[in-house]
Amino acid sequence: MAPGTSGGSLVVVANRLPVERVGGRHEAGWRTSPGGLVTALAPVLERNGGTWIGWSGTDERLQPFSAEGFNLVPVSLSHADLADYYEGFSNATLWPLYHDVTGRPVFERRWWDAYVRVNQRFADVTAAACAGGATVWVQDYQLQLVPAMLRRARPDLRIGWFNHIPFPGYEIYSRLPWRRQVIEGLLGADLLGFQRRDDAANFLRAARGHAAVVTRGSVVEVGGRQLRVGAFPISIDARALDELASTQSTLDRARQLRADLGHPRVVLLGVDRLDYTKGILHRLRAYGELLDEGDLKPPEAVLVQVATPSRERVEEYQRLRDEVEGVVGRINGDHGRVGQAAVHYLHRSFPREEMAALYLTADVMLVTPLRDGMNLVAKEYVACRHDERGALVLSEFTGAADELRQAFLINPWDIDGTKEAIRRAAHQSPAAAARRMRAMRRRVFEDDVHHWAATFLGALEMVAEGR
Ligand code: GDG
Repeated sequence: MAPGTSGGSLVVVANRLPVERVGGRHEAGWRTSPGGLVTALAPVLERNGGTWIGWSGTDERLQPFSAEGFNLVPVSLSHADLADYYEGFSNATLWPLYHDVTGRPVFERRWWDAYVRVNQRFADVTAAACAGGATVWVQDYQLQLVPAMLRRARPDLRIGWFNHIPFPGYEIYSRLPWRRQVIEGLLGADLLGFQRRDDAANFLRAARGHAAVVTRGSVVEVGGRQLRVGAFPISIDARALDELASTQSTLDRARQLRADLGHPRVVLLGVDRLDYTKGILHRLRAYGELLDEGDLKPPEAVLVQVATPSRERVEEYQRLRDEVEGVVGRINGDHGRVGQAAVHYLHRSFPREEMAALYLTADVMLVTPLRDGMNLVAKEYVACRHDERGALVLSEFTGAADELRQAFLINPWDIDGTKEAIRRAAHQSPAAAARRMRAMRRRVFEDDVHHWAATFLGALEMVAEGR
């Protein structure tokens, strides 16, 4: 039995259910959605017959159902809820604020009202679905008010919450007009998990400053109860990805991709949701200058940029897409030739098999976010490189940089520094590459996603027992 689940069943509460509709609504088919969280929690839920509560991704009013081995309890969201709670408060207020204002947060009172209303709905559905003494694991920044709402209704539950994105420094957080209410929402939990130690420290400072609580190390005293705050860096299913990258068909596909690109000496790769936090423009600028200055010359060097469509109804994302596509067009206009693009820009998503083949093709992987909670792409690249080749250029403003110290670490705002790191990464010796890659692989295989889930749930069990 997994740690943390011995006292009762496990209930996961996340914005989205772990399945998505296939076909039309009358065909009633569901398939597991891709993603690290689902991979991490599926085995734990399977073992304990747990439940997952979340929005179904459709506007249907659904009853609880089972699919793909999950017990699922849908929460319904209207178009107005989606616009105000999800696209508004979650993605246009909290997302930019928590990512160090790399985008401009919009503070809209109507969005806050919707955030409170929808969090209350998640809490009500969860309170009704949980068996006595169940363990509830709430996920992410969309549901920060759920812990306190749930504790009020069901003080018997043990409640954990994990933040997948950063928690900002005091002065940035303090701009939020509802800063006290959000902290008070979180303080309803028994355990609050963050990606990095710095995020946990930022939260503790905000809790002291805005909710006047007393903290001792990682423990917060709240209403005669102790709440623990800690870092639980998320990871990937490294073994599964390594296996996928070792199949003959992936190896063949990687060879084919290289041939399709014209057998360049250096393939550079970026894989990101098209999001302003990911530093895509800064990366393109560095690459463009390396071409302008003749340090890299197509067709010997080529950049493949996968930009997965994301949040396309939010205005800031529409603007970013226009900008990125403008810069890609300029670089190709200046440096491409017929049949030889300098940047292969792919604005769509691909199956996992294709992603693994792309990682195997990339000599230099560019992960350059301005701010990122963890960044799983960096870890996926490392997990795929069983050949111990390739180089990772990694922003120091990602959670992953705390663990992957053998990457070429960069400050993405420093274009010259980024260019220098790309030059060094492209020219390192095979022996040096293997040394760095081996060390990074050790880390990613030791601290995989199963370790992450077990560690969090184990800590939650311990805190709740001490109550
Ligand atoms: C948030 C935090 C934190 C991307 N394109 C395709 C595809 N992907 C997959 C990647 C990776 C995932 O999406 C993206 O994960 P990241 O961690 O890079 O970034 P976010 O989406 O911003 O995730 C982040 C994470 O939560 C977990 O806590 O690390 O900091 O922001 O797995 O491979 N997958 C497929 N096709 C694509 O085209 N199959």
